[in-house]
Amino acid sequence: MIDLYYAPTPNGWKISIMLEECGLDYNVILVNLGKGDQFTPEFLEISPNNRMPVIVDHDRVIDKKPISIFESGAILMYLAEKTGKFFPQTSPEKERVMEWLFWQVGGLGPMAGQVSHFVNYAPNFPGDHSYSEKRYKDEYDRLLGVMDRVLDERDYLAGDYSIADMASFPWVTAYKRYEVDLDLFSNVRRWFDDIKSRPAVRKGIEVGKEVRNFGKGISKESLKTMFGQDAKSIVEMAKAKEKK
Ligand SMILES: N[C@@H](CCC(=O)N[C@@H](CS)C(=O)NCC(=O)O)C(=O)O
Repeated sequence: MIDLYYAPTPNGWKISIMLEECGLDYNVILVNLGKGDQFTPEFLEISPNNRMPVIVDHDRVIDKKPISIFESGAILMYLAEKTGKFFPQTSPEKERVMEWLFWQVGGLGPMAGQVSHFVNYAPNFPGDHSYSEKRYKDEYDRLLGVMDRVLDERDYLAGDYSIADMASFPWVTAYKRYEVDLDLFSNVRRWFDDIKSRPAVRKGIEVGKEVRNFGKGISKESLKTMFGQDAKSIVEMAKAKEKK
């Protein structure tokens, strides 16, 4: 059995989608990011970056401990290798998937994550954020353009449907909130609609939907917990959690 430490956000969905696609049994452990579950000593032990998703695979025990993996890209590769699905192991197909997976975790994800910050959360903080918001929206737009050109030549990012598509899809779902007209990227639109119609994807993005709160406002305590993190504040937060 796999434990999935999860919150219903695009990074969490990558893994719930993959688990559903592979038909693996898993147990969801909700991580309440607004309350600071990501700073508890137990969580930091498996996720030193204080971020979810994380998995613990109880079927793979090493030195009497089940293996744990943090970082969504690493988890996707692990699950793909475990099941032999969605990540071809022959060249050049394998390298194509790696390229697009790393493109997602190093580019599309972080840039879309910043767009999300400026659209959803920055209005809670004083100051003029317009330059920063535009900077990230432009970059998101550029990356959608990159996808669109590639998807003009093939159905999926790396050829066949793969972990690269599962990683990228969640970060396209919020296009409306980011004020993007997806019809301007007709190949991305076709790819998006195709992936969205997959039963496993639909099931994956439903996981934990009862605790989703995008766009519904965020409490002052949650804002304080989630933003303004720096090296010192993380240590303090972790210490506070240790005392409880
Ligand atoms: N590079 C990480 C990013 C994960 C990430 O940013 N997770 C966010 C939620 S989408 C998180 O756990 N945030 C907790 C916090 O900001 O304290 C991955 O791909 O797994």
